[in-house]
Amino acid sequence: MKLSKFLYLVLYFCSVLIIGCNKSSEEIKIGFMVKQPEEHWFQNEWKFARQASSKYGFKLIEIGATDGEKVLSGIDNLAAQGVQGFVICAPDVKLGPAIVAKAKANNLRLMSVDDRFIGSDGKFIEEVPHMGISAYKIGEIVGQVLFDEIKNRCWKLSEVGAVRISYNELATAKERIDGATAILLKNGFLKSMVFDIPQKTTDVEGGLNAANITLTKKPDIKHWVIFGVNDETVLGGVRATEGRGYKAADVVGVGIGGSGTATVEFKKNEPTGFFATVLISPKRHGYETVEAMYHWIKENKQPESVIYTTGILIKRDNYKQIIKEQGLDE
Ligand code: FCA
Repeated sequence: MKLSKFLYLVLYFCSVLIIGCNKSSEEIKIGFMVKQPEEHWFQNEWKFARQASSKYGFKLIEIGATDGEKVLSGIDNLAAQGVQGFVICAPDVKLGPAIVAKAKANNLRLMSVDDRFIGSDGKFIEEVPHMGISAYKIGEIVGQVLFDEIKNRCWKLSEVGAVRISYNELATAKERIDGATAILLKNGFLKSMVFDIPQKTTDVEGGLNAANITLTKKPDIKHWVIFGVNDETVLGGVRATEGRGYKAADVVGVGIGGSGTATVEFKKNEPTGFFATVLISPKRHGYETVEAMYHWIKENKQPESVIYTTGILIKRDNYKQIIKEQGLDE
């Protein structure tokens, strides 16, 4: 081989190597920001997002952002770490326009999960791909279980109150709670016995504080049904009834979630007022959102603009089997 040809080949292989190196330095990195990192639901979303990250080999950066400032500094942080996109459940859906602007300024792809952004016109920001739960339908399941249990226990409707713990700032919460209320009323539950009480935070403490206000105002009501945005809220409501001396036999709480908060109750030897929950899928919300983000970054494949996932009712007697069938841990 002539020397010039040899040098040409050496140069060729070096350039292939350099280009190859450049490619690997463009490692795919995806952020996943959640509003309540201590809640089982969000921990599970992260867990399943990590499964997608090991399957596809991208780097996942998890950030807990409990208020607007943390969200905005979190986005800068993600950009500085070189992510190409992120998935977020924001602490306030009205931050949507600011989050969209910040993502654009940093040239980041953006998807929302669970809580859908609201624009300055009060409407959903449709340009941001979203995965949420089919909230109203899931609320209807809650309402039906509550009513069926009132019948099973042969309670007189005039002696049953409903603690309706609301959180109207969040569309998915309002839909869940409206769905449950509509089904109760459709079945004949007395409107005058539905007591709406807003909660300040969507956790156990928020549910407990809200329910306590209603229970204090209505000390003569014999039986209670309780519903709200998630398991934590309903569990707080149930704890409030216990604090006031109500027995499990007089309380039916039905949550939405199905992760640790609910299963801890189902595992107890004696039933508590936390009667059932609608199991939703942190697997789909955690895994599939980052998977879609990965394909968006890698192949420029646009995610579906909106997906609403379903739920399955679980109780003490069937939760183990259903949770297992869904590929989840108790
Ligand atoms: C909202 C609630 C969470 C969870 C999620 C699916 O973000 O606050 O508890 O129910 O929707």
